[in-house]
Amino acid sequence: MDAQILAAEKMAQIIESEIKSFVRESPLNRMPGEADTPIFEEPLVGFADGSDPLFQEFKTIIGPNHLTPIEALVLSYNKQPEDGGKLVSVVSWILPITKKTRESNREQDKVPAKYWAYTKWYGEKFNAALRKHVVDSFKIRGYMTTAPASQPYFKIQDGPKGQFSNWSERHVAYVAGLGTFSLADSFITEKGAANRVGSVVIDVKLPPSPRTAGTPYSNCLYYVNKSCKACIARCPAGAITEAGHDKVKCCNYQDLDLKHIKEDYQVGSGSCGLCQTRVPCEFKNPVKKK
Ligand code: B12
Ligand code: SF4
Ligand code: SF4
Repeated sequence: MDAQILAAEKMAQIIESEIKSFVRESPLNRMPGEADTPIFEEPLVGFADGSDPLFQEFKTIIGPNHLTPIEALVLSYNKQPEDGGKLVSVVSWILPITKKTRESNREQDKVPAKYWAYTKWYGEKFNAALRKHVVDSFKIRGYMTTAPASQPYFKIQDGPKGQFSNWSERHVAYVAGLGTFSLADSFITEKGAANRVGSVVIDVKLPPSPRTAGTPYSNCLYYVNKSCKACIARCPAGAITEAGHDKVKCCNYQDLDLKHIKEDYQVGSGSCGLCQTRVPCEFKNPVKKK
């Protein structure tokens, strides 16, 4: 094997192990006031080639403003695309939500459990800290690097079919071979759909993770054989049907019907996630035989 490939593989291993250590050891990955209760379990880590043609396709699938990794990188440094170089990779991770939190949400029918609401609010703060940690560790090594979702240019827009962003963490994770979409719209990984997602772009060639899913929906039982549909019955807002996930209904349910949870749980954002718990795709890939 040539030295460059070996070096890239070694670097990918180091990055993966740094991400796992941070998740294991950071005091931010703890429920507030509970030093022994983590928010997330051991992450899954994948790598995408920044010039994968899917990133261009996302401009049609998601919207023309969705950034390619090279665009995200040069925007962060106020440079032109031609200054970005071609060897760009994306590190993507999945933060699986703990059993304790999932079990507490399984018992709910209308309102998320406190631990779930905490996972959205404090868990996303931890996810932001992890993005910063990965960016800082690349910067120290002299690379150009950025976490697009933490940049001032990151935007969430309203469209006719609901909200969408200019850096969709799940689409990035799909390119990095970490899972697929589903009837509920959740991203189903080998550790299920109850998770949060993050990513960082870097100007170095890392070995891309294999994308083994046959289609963008291969991990969902409904798309495999029209079975399951457990998420339809699980959604208190009627936002999931055989036609898919109605983002406007979902968003309104969280923002309006569940408005009170911000005060009840003392958090700064709404949440729900009932469709990601007490369903066959909660903590595993339901399509995988064993
Ligand atoms: C806007 C937003 C919302 C909106 C809209 C959600 C949506 N589906 O887009 C609302 C308010 C409804 C929402 C709700 C929730 N959200 Co939200 N949200 C986001 C945000 C900020 C941007 C999402 C985005 O840009 N979507 C882009 C659109 C286009 O995606 P889409 O419509 O799902 O894409 C479809 C098509 O592209 C299609 N497709 C068609 N052709 C092709 C071809 C290819 C090749 C591919 C790959 C796909 C594809 O596949 C997709 C599924 O149908 C992300 C954070 C981020 N920066 O990514 C979090 C994020 C998606 N949310 C998350 C979570 C956890 C939630 C909630 C559970 C709330 C909570 N925490 O309690 C619910 C779950 C709703 C659900 N059933 O999925 C997680 C996802 C975890 C997961 N396993 O899926 C994210 C990634 C946040 C994070 N950092 O972890 N969210
Ligand atoms: S509950 Fe079943 S149908 Fe719904 S997303 Fe999960 S696997 Fe697919
Ligand atoms: S997050 Fe809640 S409202 Fe939205 S689709 Fe899932 S169960 Fe329905």
